[in-house]
Amino acid sequence: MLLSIGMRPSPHLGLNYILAVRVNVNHCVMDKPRILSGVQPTGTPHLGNYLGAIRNWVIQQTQYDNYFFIADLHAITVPHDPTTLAENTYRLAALYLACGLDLNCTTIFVQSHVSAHAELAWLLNCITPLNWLERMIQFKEKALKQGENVSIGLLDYPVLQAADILLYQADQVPVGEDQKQHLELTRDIAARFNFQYASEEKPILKVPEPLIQTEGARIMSLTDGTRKMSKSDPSELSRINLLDSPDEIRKKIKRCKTDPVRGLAFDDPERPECQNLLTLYQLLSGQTKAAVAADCADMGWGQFKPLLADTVVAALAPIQSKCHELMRDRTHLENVLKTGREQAAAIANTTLAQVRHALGYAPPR
Ligand code: AQP
Repeated sequence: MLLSIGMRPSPHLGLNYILAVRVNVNHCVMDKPRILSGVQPTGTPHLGNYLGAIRNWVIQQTQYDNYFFIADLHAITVPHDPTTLAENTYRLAALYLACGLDLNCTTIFVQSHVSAHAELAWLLNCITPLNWLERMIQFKEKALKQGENVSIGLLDYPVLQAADILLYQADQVPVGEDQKQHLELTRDIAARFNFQYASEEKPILKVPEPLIQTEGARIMSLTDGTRKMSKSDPSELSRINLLDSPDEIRKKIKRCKTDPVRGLAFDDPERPECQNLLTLYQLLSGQTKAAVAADCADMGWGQFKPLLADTVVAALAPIQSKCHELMRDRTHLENVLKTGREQAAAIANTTLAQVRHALGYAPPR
């Protein structure tokens, strides 16, 4: 584990918090920084989740001490179907493995299996000003869709997210564009807790840094290039799910929104769909942006769409077959998640005990 000894942050934002000394006390993870992230088991993950998150975790995993979880407590902050939650959870675990997460350097676990997440979220709720949450853009967007059914859980989502991160004393958090504001809030909450309940020499909660994901940071909807691809979009045509069949993938790409301009180019703000589809092609074909730009410069949509469809189908085929294989062995998945829970809980419970002590709770006897 990496411990930090830092200067006291400013009481509110504390963004100039300086980590001064790092001490390595756990030889198993050597000096690798710890990172943590998760995906909600709401439906099947799509190309946005893959290219914006999971694929980057896989590419970088040997450089970090990795904790990736299945965010099932977050999944019930919007209306959900209890009959599919468990199945979605196992499928997401299978997809994490099928995409290439390696248990030799990565811990995979289910958020609700480690009760410290819910407990720390409550403790942090009590030091988080309400107006910090009310200004969260994601809350405002999702609340708009739900009208009067908005739950306290949806408002509180970023505090639970802060608890997820802070329990593990994560050094860095991989963030796509949609999560930047939530990570800022996590940093503010950690700094505020440290200021109020810890000493300058011994902060209890590590203030995490963003690990900015540049590739695939924002994959957009296939039906509207100005909106992010999302599981909760009511239109199935808006996203390609990682387990879509080749026929479904081809159909969705055939019907996706394009524009009437001849020739394809990146970085034209007037052509968000073109930018998005070229990005998908580039990332899934493994080519450089320059090579794709040169190859596609003179193409029309009639030529490009089948090329993109073939590329997506080929990229997802090995993930899909591995995922189906893993889903047939429930015992193996259960064992992976049990080991993950044990590894995660050991760290989470240590942090939680420190927080409880700082808040003045008597330890249970
Ligand atoms: N469109 C996207 N482009 C790039 N990255 C994305 N992520 C999600 N959508 C995109 C990244 O996936 C991780 C976790 O996603 P999540 O499922 O837990 O929550 P989300 O961000 O709210 O994703 P959705 O699909 O929009 O889910 P719903 O509709 O259920 O809320 C994060 O790292 C996120 O950046």
